[in-house]
Amino acid sequence: APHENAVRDSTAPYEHAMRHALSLASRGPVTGGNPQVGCVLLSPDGEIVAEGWHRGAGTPHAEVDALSKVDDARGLTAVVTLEPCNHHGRTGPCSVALIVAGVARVVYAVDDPGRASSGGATHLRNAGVDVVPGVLADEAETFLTKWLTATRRGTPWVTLKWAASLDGRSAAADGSSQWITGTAARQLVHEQRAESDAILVGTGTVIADDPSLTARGDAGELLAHQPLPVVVGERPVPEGAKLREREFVAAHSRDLEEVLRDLYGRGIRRAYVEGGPTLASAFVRAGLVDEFLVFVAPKLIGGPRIAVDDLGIGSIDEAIPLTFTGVEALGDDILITAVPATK
Ligand code: AOF
Ligand code: ZN
Repeated sequence: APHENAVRDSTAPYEHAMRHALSLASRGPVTGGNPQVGCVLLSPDGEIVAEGWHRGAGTPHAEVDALSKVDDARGLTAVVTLEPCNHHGRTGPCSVALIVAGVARVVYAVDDPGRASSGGATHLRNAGVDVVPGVLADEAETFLTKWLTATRRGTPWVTLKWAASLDGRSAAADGSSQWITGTAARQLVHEQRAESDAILVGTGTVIADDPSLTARGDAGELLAHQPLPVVVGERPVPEGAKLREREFVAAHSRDLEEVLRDLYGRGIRRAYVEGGPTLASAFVRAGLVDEFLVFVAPKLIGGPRIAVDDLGIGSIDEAIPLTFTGVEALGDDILITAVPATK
């Protein structure tokens, strides 16, 4: 359609700069309430004259970081991966910073879904700044999916992870279950913990396994970012449990969505659900899982200790449809990733 072509022509000159801004954004931390955002400033002839990115809550936003690197920003174009914010949070509004600096044009990828922070584009337009939204919107949407989904919804992105034998068992008859998979899979789980804001387990798992739920490196050392342990269930966490050595949250509500809203309120955007079978089935039944990570070990265990408990599915046509999004070998094990199938 001619209109679509016109839109493409107006955004095409900024795609290269936006790609660069996205790569700058990826330098920022993935956890926490604030998104990864990147920004470049372009001279009127399209040269990149400054770079900026956001380094985490409480630090300058990407736009302010980029503006701090030039003496005079008048007439420049700011290319930023997220709509500039419009609120006084821990820092001032980027919309105002850009207007005061005299930037002529602001090009961005995706709208800021934050209730308080959105409205930057309108504010900029009203101040006479040329605004071009939607540049590489699909790439930026994919890049920021977890944060955007969490922020739009007001509940964290939920990853449900389990490890099982080839026949789908997560424990042996005596209940022993820790680390069915090998070291490569184990190491990846620790990295994924470090990229999460919270780890959720059921009280059953705490009682059976006494997990520390820390994110550790090869030598057992603690990684830089530690997720908040959250124990879901009615039973109390035992007195001598390893978890008690750190700050943790006991979530006694039966309503998992309420638990997630509460965690969102604490700044949790990425929740990593580690089990066991009761908690896994509760999350699946409530339709609260955004992605599944299943580690499969080349072992057979058999018996009753399955990875996911009853889902209330009586007939095969009630099975929950998923789409596989990836498969990868990890040492002797396999990691399969899946998402709920889109209806
Ligand atoms: C931007 N540029 O680089 C980032 C933005 O508490 P604050 O002041 O840090 O504000 C956090 C909110 O600002 C965050 O939830 C999101 O809506 C937006 N983040 N905005 O213009 C940035 N990191
Ligand atoms: Zn901002």
